[in-house]
Amino acid sequence: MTAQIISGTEIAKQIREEIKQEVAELKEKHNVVPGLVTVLVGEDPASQVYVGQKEKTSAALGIYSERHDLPADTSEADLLALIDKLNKDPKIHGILVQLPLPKHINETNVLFAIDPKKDVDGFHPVNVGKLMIGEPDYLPCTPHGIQQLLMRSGIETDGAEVVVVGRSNIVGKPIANILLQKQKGANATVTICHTHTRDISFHTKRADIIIAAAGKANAITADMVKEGVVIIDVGVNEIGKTAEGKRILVGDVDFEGVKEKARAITPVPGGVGPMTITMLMLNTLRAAKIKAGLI
Ligand code: L34
Repeated sequence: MTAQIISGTEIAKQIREEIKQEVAELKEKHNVVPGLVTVLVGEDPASQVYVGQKEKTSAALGIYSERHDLPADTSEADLLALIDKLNKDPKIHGILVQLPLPKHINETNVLFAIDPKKDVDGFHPVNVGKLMIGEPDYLPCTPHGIQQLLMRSGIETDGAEVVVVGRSNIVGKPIANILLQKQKGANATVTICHTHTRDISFHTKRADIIIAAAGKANAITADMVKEGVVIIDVGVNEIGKTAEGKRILVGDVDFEGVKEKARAITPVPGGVGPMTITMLMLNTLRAAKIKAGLI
């Protein structure tokens, strides 16, 4: 079997078209322009790439965007003061503080400080809780992107054995939560594996769908999966640079080996990454619509 390659780039493009039209309509009918602010502390090169893409995509879709680049030694108090200001800014519907933050800043304090109504990442505990009980306002971007990839590729999750590898707050825990909800595009039987799982292969071998979010290249190899599995590869691991200094990326899955057994697989780059950015745009549009009383 040679796997169907699920193109996140293509699916993201379709959804971006839909968002662009809705943004234009919102402006025309209600004179509302969705506004997103990104906050980046420090100079992590990968974070700079991701934040840059968020800005560029906002502009392409007609979303107002603002970017705050703060030095790596910014104090937690100063960051909290900026968030307070952004919480009160009527132009801004969505606030995104790019993670990870420098070690001296407490991430939980920062995520707690963002107004849950402007929390387009879905990381505030109120939004995490709302997702847990099946009444989310904002789904976190990467997991929401994964669900959209599955739905728009016609991959059935209802009753499926889904194995998530990785238990982060950004990907592992929320995707597990989303896929076990009693609704369309979910209804899966979900298992979460992590660094203390006794035998990861035991679980992955019986999975219909594997979501690899371990943060480690080659965490999933061909011997660990069954014929016909569907693989969503969330990993973004830099394994070197090209002569021109471009990052060379691989996922968490041994793509070449696994694609011979899989029914469908997402590539890296061009899989989950573009979907993450697109779902952020969708949440920003949603935040603006909620504020305008349209949802
Ligand atoms: N607050 N922090 C906050 N929200 C998020 O949703 C994120 N994340 C993760 C890291 N920190 C965050 C992102 O935005 C990961 N992430 C992210 C976003 C986009 C891409 C990858 C990770 C992406 O576009 N990846 C491209 C390759 C880009 C490249 O050339 O480096 C891809 O095709 O996979």
